[in-house]
Amino acid sequence: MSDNGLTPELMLDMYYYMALARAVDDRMWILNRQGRAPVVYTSNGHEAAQVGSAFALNRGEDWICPYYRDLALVLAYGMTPREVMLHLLGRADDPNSGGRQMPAHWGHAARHILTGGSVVATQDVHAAGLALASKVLKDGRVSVAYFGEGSTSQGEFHEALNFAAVHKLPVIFFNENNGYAISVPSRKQMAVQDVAARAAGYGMPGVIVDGNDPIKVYEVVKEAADRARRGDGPTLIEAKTYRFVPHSSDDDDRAYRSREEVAEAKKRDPLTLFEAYLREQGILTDEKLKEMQQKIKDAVNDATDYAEKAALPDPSTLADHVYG
Ligand SMILES: Cc1ncc(C[n+]2csc(CCOP(=O)(O)OP(=O)(O)O)c2C)c(N)n1
Ligand SMILES: [Mg+2]
Repeated sequence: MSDNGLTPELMLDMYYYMALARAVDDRMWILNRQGRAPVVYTSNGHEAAQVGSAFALNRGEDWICPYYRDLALVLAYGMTPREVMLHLLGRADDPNSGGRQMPAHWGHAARHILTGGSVVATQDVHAAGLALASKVLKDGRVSVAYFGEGSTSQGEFHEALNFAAVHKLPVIFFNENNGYAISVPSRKQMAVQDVAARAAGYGMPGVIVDGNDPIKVYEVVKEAADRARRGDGPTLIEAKTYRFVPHSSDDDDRAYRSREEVAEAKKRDPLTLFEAYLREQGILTDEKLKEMQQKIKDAVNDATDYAEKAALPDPSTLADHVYG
């Protein structure tokens, strides 16, 4: 075992959140197809990148600024399956927004998950702003912005990286590169091969990591977080991964990628790879896996039932938090 601080218990916990996210994800698609959930955006395929990075942070202390793809991330960061389902179904007790935001617009003040908008890359400047606050307050926190490779064409991405590097802010820019911005392949989106190459333009390290390996992701994020806490400034990390499902429940990915391509990518499903690794290490056994699967099934059923029975927002609260 390497000295990265990951104990067998922590690795099992990582696997648990990856598998939980996949199961919540599957349920969300079913709820959508049954007409019970308006729209879904999920993390299917991105679990290792998201969970590996979460485990490298002080979960609930460091601030994360997620985007719609980050279901597995927010679960690993402490949002419960019940809270996820309350959000999906727009219930009053949804901690993300009290049922106001569109599904997958994650935010949880108590868990230090910053709420965001739909406009891609705006969370990058928010993370830089949070990091500036941490620098001024000397609170020892790191902020992390999560975003897709398509969004790195947006101005906010470049502004955030430049500002963060100039001021040596304790922030990590974490890219989940799945090769597509909805239907647009990355070669039509940018003239460089790797998102990480963009870091050089701002004077910060740019690191490429296998986004299907949670341990490798954990290690690079840990190193970037240590660097940020030391006062050495930001890091851009590019986790190469793949999205196994359409962009959202309103997308048909058969229009822009072949079934062969998706099948090929699934040979490197992060869940399957990590399960095999944990078995090889003697950390995961049939018995433990069965136990975990039952726990996950119960949690997903409980969350669905709980949210379906929960009250919708009272119409009289419609304008709350809208006007000062
Ligand atoms: C500024 C802006 N332009 C366009 C959109 C519409 N839109 C939503 S998601 C998306 C694709 C983003 O792709 P990427 O950043 O690669 O993230 P992925 O969904 O692949 O994880 C687009 C174009 C938007 N939300 N904001
Ligand atoms: Mg993408």
